Amino acid sequence: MFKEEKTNLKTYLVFIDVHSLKDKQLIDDAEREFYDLVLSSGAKIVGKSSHKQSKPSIGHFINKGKLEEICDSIKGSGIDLVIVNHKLSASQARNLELKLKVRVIDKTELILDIFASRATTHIGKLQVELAQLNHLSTRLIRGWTHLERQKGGIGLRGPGETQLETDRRLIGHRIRTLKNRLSKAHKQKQLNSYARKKSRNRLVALVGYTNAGKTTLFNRLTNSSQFAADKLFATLDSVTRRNIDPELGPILFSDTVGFISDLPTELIESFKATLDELQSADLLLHVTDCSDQDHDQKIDEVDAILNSLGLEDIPHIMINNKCDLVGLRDPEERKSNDEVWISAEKNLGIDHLRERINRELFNGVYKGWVSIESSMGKLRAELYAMGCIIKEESARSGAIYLNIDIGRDELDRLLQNKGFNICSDEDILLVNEG
Ligand SMILES: Nc1nc2c(ncn2[C@@H]2O[C@H](COP(=O)(O)OP(=O)(O)OP(=O)(O)O)[C@@H](O)[C@H]2O)c(=O)[nH]1
Ligand SMILES: [Mg+2]
Repeated sequence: MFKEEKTNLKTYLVFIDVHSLKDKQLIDDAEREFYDLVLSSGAKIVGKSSHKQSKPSIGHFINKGKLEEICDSIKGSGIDLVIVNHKLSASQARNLELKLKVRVIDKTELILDIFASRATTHIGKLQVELAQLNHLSTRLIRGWTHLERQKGGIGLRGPGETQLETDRRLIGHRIRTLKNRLSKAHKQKQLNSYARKKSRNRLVALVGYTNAGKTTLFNRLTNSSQFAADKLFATLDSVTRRNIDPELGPILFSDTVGFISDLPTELIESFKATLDELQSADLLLHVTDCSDQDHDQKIDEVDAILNSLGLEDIPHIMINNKCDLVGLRDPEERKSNDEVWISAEKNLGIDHLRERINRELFNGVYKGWVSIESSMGKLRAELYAMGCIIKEESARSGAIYLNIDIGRDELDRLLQNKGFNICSDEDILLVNEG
């Protein structure tokens, strides 16, 4: 489980609203989210500045006048770290560090840092290390150029350069090792997913913006106690658990990492294999926080990421979570075909959600008796193999009565494959040779 690590680094935030990069109305939201992100990293915020500029300046990203102001306000204040809310190029970051004389990190490094502190599983840790090394390899020049300057730029072929080459080689080597290990770990997972496909289990994955309440809902549906918290990226490693409700068909629920706007490309690359697992999902639950002012934009962000992962064709249910925060006591009143309203925390609307999931996956479930003829031994064996038969009785006529629990879709498919028909006689389904 994740333990909050207070870094105690005295941190100064620089929020820049760059007109040419952002949609105007999103700016306030972006500032709030940036602040939350920094708090989630455990940094101690001791000062901040917020300003507008029409476009990034090439050399330092921050324009000259503002940079002087920031420089004055952090001088002598013992600040350890400056965090900027944009992606900086290696040279911009280097120039800022030289000017401000403290370590400067950008949004990508901030998110990588949060991920690094949250990763707990083998795969999660490998993925984060890979993302960090990929990022580091683009920044290596920056570190050594500093050193050269400090040395007064002595020697073009000095130890600095040799060291840089060595570092590049070591990093390249480590990246290859990590990729190999990751691919082995994922192959193992794929084997597991193959085993799942052969069984009846359906995979339902919870997706959505970070902090929407995916883990809280996951815990509710699977009676688990995964770490859920009012923090961005509380979940990093995907977890899959079996559904606990006997009314639901055989379902595995999978909780995943939350999305965020401008997710660093290094992370998407490294987490691609984990996110690729979503491809095998039969249904996606898109969890949203309906009390969030940015509700609609966040839905668009998540949809864009789902599209980029090629998941747009997987059926999904839109879930408005945290309905208790918008004063909806009885979410079933808001029933609609497109959306479901719930409160995962207050346990409201969950039964209705289960019903929807059941309908989407199995077209409902049939629980009751079927009668088959004694010649249909293969059908009976298959139903046993699927674990659907609760009870069996045989009649003198030779007919076999089976009490089954099965998805309607599954039953239809099974009978169709065998060329059987079905008709209903009061409370019992009769299976006939087609
Ligand atoms: N009021 C209210 N709070 C909720 C509800 N569901 C979740 N929360 C809170 O929202 C916060 C985030 O919940 P999580 O379940 O960790 O969210 P998540 O989507 O898994 O977040 P990440 O793992 O960071 O992507 C926690 O503080 C929860 O207690 C709800 O229905 N109502
Ligand atoms: Mg979570």
